[in-house]
Amino acid sequence: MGYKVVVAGATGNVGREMLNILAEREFPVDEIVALASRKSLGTEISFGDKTLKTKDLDTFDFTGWDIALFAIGSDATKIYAPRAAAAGCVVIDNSSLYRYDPQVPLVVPEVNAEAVDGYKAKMIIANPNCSTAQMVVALKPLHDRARIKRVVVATYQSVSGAGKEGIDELWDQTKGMYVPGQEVAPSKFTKQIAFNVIPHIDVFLDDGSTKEEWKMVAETKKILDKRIKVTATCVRVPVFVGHSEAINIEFDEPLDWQEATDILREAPGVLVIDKREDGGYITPVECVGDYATYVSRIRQDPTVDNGLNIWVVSDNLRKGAALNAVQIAEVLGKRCLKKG
Ligand code: 11C
Repeated sequence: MGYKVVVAGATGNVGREMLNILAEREFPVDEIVALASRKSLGTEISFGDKTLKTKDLDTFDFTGWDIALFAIGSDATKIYAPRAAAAGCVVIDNSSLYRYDPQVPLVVPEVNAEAVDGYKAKMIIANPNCSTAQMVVALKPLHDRARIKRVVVATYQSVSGAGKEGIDELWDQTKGMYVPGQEVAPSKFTKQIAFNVIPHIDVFLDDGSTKEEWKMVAETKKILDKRIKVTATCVRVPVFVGHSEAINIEFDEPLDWQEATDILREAPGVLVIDKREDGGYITPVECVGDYATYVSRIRQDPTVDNGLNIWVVSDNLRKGAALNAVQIAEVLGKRCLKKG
């Protein structure tokens, strides 16, 4: 006995990973349907050893379905999430549309699993931004021990965070650098991404920060603790998959790096790789396809009281999106829903 599960946006990078992860983790599925926009109708998608043909999101009747994982962007979510919710199907939404709605839980299961119980208000649970998800997984166990006052983070975000067009632009532009006449001008990104870094993700806000930076601040407060001050600089780098973050943390209480390492080794969802020698740390290409949030380079920051530096890397399509959504579905199933 299991659940009737919908994956909306099944042909995208995150939708495909949602199906892969539901199968890998043997999520109890009685029936599953892959939905897509009309232009991708009938596309064949793998679900474990089965093949699903996508159906039309626009005409789909959510009545009788238990859980819908959405990876369709905010504009489409605005239309289809209320439709699913009204039909009694709980939406786990990967877009930013509902994240800051006080009636919608924003959940990273390793940090605030119990918040899932609030799903009933709107029948919607929000999945955080990828850069926030991996950061709060690493921060939570340290915060429990020594209370975090302030976080300064710089991100190194892969192009897959910008979808298939981001991946294609890095690939084509890199190849084009070597073939005269086949140079590729920036289009998805605002500047050349091949062999470059771009300190700009999402739109600019009035204070000079970007929406991606604002999300890291607002979401960390909502998921972990509203008292934590966060300042972020978000940067796009020429990496296909895997976001990295250099995080500086200031605690209320002293916490030495050895104890921080021991705490992180025991923390759910975290894998510590920190040998303090050549290659004794994780890089994004090594995290692709994994579930873990990796932590390396754990060391004291002697320039402030109770300061620590860490390096955090995770697969942005997995912990940053699809895996976190499936974990929410698992928590929802265990805590709140009856199996079919
Ligand atoms: C990026 N973090 O790397 C973004 C992608 O709010 O869910 C995810 C945007 C979001 O471009």
